[in-house]
Amino acid sequence: MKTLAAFWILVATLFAPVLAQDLRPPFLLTGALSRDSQDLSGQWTYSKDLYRTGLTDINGWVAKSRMQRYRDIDVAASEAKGGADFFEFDLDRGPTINVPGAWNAAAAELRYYDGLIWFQRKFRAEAPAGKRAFLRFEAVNYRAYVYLNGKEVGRHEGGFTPFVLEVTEALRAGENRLVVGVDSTHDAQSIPTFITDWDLYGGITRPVRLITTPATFIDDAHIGLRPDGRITGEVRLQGPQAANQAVSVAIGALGTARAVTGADGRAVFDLAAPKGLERWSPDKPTLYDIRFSVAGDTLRDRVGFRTIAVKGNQILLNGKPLWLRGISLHEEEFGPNPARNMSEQASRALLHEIKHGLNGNYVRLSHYPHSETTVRLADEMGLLVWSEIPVYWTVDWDNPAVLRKALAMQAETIYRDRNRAAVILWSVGNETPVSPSRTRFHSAMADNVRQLDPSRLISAALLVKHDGEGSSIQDPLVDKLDVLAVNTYAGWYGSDTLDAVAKLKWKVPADRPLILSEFGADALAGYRNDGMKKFTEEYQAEYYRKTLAMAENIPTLRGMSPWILKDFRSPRREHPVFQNGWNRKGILSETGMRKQAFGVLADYYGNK
Ligand code: GCB
Repeated sequence: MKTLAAFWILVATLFAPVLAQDLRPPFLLTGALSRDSQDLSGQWTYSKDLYRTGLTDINGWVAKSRMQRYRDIDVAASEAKGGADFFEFDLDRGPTINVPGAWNAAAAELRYYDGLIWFQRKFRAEAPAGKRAFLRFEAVNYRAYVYLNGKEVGRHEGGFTPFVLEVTEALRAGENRLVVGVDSTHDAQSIPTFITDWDLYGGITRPVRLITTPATFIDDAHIGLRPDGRITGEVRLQGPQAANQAVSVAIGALGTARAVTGADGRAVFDLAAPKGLERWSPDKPTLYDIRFSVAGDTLRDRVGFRTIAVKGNQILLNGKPLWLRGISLHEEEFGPNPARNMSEQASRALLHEIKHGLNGNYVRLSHYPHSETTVRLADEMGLLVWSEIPVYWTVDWDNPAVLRKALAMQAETIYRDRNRAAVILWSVGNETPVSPSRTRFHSAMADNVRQLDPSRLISAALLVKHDGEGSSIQDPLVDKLDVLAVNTYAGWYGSDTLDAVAKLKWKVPADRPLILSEFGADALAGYRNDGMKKFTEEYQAEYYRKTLAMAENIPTLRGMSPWILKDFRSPRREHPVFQNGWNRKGILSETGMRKQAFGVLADYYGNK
């Protein structure tokens, strides 16, 4: 009886709706990039552990101490003493690797390595003395096990969002040993699963920083322009003196708002937009210096103010109709051997091609949250952003634990990026096959986004049905979306000729804005003058002309993000002449060579 009751309680807990506030991680350190910190980028050592001996022994027992890579031990000194003990690792003498960066690009033997690798970095620190210390990881793909000086300080799942671990107690004055176990394995319950069309790069792919704060500090602060023209915001303090504190927020030289925190350390602002406030837009991406202050702590940010809304079948930016001249982008830098190391320079080079090469105003950051560096650059350069989490093709729709992971990833992304004016669209999925449980899953995601950030628009890249009746969307999820979006590949996949593509008729709701979230065709850069064959630059360029002609027939079309700016690595693509591990739908080659289709799209956008 008791067991049965316990079973039903468990079932009820698993299926209970998740409240947005339950998804808030213990620490956010929003705006951490502007805080004093020690950047732990550089050379780390590593130890491969394909059989996970550092985590568990045979039969799931605790790992043998001679295998525990996270131990705070000088292996060489211990070996020099002799005796019965021995070790089967030594991170101090291991090979080195650059952090941040995916391991797949670092050494030939790691190209297709998929599993656990231990990373170590030693660093010096001062005693925290009344302050608090945190490690902030911008992204570890896919699972992280973090140890400081031999003690576990936290774990994280999800390859594209930041996480913060408090290490005030574990940190010591002088030399510290940081060890991170990184497991790149994806399975049927991970997000994404192991089935994708991109390289599931493993590693510490974004920077790691040691951040010190006062005992009571600003953990989270956001500010933005509401559709009704008022500016609202919130500051959250953490620490022993979080309650009843006077906080202020200064918006450049335009004005300062003040408030007092409640018992929960939270203060909200609501003020009329100061006279003279310039609205952020792609044409004029004005950013203001924002200073959130409380006794003992200040947090700085650069924030743009704009409104985004949908009215009928229009998308309105600052009240004016908007047409999204965009392109899709994977997080992969130019070059023959990318390591997903998005330095500011690498990211700027990609965004520059969109903004200035293509005459674009919009980028779809697919298929997962890109680095904070990229989103901040979009703010600075004036590119609107579609942001998504990797609920892609298929995930375990019926599993409440998987849904919770998706909601947590959304929360981590929204908390990170909600001060970015560039971000206008949160996507809740990409090309997921329609079924009742899948629609329930996405609906829960859409509700979660509304709770976390009612100020932006919700979309999803849906499948389109092409048949004798015309092209249509047959998906009940449309009811949850502000902006409809579809991926369409007629003329590349399927049997339509290019001439037929130009004539496709669309039957889509008249009262909703639609964007083409993807269309594209493969071409190998330099493969020309061989007739209208697939994989030639000419075929790709003609495919673009015909698809753009088709687009002109969709009266509610409000923008597009063709697939894709640059050729990207994908183990799914192994044609030995044309692909060799690269998806060739880029209109730039992997090294940045422009294919003919680039010019077709740039001209089209130039005339829009
Ligand atoms: C899609 C996917 C994208 C693929 C692309 C392709 O629909 O959303 O991730 O890479 O098609 O190249 O087939």
